Amino acid sequence: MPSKLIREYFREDHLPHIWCPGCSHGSFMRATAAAIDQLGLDHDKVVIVSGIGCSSRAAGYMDFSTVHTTHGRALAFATGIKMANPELEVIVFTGDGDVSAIGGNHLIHACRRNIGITAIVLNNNIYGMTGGQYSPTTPTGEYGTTAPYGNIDRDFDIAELAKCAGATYAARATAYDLNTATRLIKQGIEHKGFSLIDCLSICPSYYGRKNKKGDAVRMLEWQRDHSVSVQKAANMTPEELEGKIITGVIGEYEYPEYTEKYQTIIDKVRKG
Ligand SMILES: Cc1ncc(C[n+]2csc(CCOP(=O)(O)OP(=O)(O)O)c2C)c(N)n1
Ligand code: SF4
Repeated sequence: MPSKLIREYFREDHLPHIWCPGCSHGSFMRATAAAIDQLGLDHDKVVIVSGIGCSSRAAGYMDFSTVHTTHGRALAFATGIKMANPELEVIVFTGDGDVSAIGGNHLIHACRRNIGITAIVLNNNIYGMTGGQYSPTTPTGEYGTTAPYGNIDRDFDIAELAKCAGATYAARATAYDLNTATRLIKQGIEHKGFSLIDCLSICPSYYGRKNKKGDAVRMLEWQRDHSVSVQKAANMTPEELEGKIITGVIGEYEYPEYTEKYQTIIDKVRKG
């Protein structure tokens, strides 16, 4: 008998999913369903939007109004949906390549506008779907099919990037700690304004294999051993933080939400 979460929030006829054994994209999809369940959101008011990539397959499995769009454009579609009906809870699934390479421009402008969308970035440090090309979050020196001698680019910190571009909620979670991931996704959905949760996912098939990270269990153990909470990090030196993953709420503040500001223009026009 499928669990309550599966019965209520997933399209059972679309399962089993296509993800590789050990891939953690599904874990974050489940964490998102749990967050929606805990918040008691109205099914008919939730819209799930995704781009293209292994991560973006999540939109096809979840039983809400869903839109599986084009590579890099999930936030643009989501912006249109939110503008058309601000009552909707618009949740975006995207990958590190989808959101910070081809979709990087849409990301910074969604942050800048502070539009009330929740972006769940399934960040596995590589392009999984197309065979392991390096992405903007592949750490410097690591390998991908397009970086056979090691990546010379500096990598983006997506949560910090979002914060600096104006997102009013930016957080980071690991696949190792899904309770924290669920809590942060929940807070992101509740937050008024643009929220982004940088979900550190694992891709054992490409990133793990190319970089000799071991199997899925070893990759999760690595996350466990290298994570520090924001609170703990505040008392650590830059040297102590070298190579560590900082988890928790990276930035949060209040600023007027975009569709509410837009409503003031609509009201002005209507008054004439
Ligand atoms: C315009 C366009 N360019 C390139 C592609 C090929 N493509 C599909 S998925 C993908 C990368 C996905 O990587 P990421 O967003 O990191 O997601 P992951 O598969 O790792 O979850 C690319 C380059 C495409 N579908 N459309
Ligand atoms: S290729 Fe990587 S990201 Fe894609 S399903 Fe497999 S493990 Fe997951």
